[in-house]
Amino acid sequence: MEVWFTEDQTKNLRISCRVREVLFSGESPFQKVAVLDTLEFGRMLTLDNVIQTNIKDEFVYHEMITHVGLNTHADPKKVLVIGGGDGGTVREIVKHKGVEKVVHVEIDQMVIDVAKKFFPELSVGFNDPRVEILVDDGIKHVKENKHTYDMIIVDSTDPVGPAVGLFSEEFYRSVYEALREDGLFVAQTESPFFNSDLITRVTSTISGIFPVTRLFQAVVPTYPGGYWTFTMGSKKYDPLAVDTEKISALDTKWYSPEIHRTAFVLQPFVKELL
Ligand code: AG3
Repeated sequence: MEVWFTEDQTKNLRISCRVREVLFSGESPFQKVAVLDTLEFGRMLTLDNVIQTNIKDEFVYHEMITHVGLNTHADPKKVLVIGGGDGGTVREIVKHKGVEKVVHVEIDQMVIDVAKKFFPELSVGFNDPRVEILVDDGIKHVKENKHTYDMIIVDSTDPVGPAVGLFSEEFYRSVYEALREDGLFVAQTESPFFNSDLITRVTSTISGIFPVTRLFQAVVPTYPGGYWTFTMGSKKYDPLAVDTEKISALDTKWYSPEIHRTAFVLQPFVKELL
C-alpha cells in the first residue's frame, strides 16, 4: 500500500511526499504535530499539516537563518531564538564559539519533545551548556526583555494562526527594543512567488523601524516555490559591508562567505516587491 502526505501550499497547489511510516502523531494545545518517515526527504516534521523541516533539506534554512546574521554582527554574545522548536537553528548558533548565551523560546513543549526523540541531528544543540530553553510565548518574552540581545532570530511557522503576531509591526518594535544598541534580527519571510504581499508589507514595516533592512534568499525544496526568503533588520551593521574574507570557517553545507554575498542578489521580480 502506498501512503502519501499532502500539504496544501496554497488553495490551488499541493506538495505530496510518499510516507514509509508515521512515527508520531499528536495534538498539543497549539497545533497538530506529526513526524513522518518519508522516502524522499527522510524524517519530516509537520505542524498542522505544514512541512516545517526534514532531514534532507533542513541545513539550507537553518544555516541561512543563523550564519548570515551572526557573521554580520561584530561580536554576537547573547542570541534569542523564537520558535524553531526542532532545534536546527540552535544547533547552527552554537557553532559560533564567541556566542556566550542562547535563549530559546518555543511556545510548544510537544515540538521540543518530538525533536529530542525523533530529530537528534537537529536537537543536538539543546545539550550545549550555553543554551537555555524556555517554553513560553516569544511575543511576551521580547516585550519583557528590553535591551538584552545582540541578535534575535524568528524561526516561525507561516503567517497563519499562532504565528500571525510574529509578522506584525508591534512585534518588530518590541524586537527593536529587546536588542542592544548594535543588535540585529533575522526572520523567515516566506516565498516571493506565493507571499509577495507579505514580503512587501514586512520589508516596508521593518524599514520604518530599523536603519538597515535587507532581504536574502535560499533554496528550500519542500517549501512553497522552493525559493525562500529571510529578512534582516539591523540597528548598525550592514550584511553587505561585511568583509567576507574575514569570516571564519564553519562546518556548513549551504552557507559560505561567497553565499553570504550572493544571497542578497535578488531577481528583478523580487526587487520590485521591496
Ligand atoms: N519554519 C517554517 C517555515 C515555513 C514553511 N512553510 C511551508 N512549508 N508552507 C521552519 C522551522 C524550521 N526550524
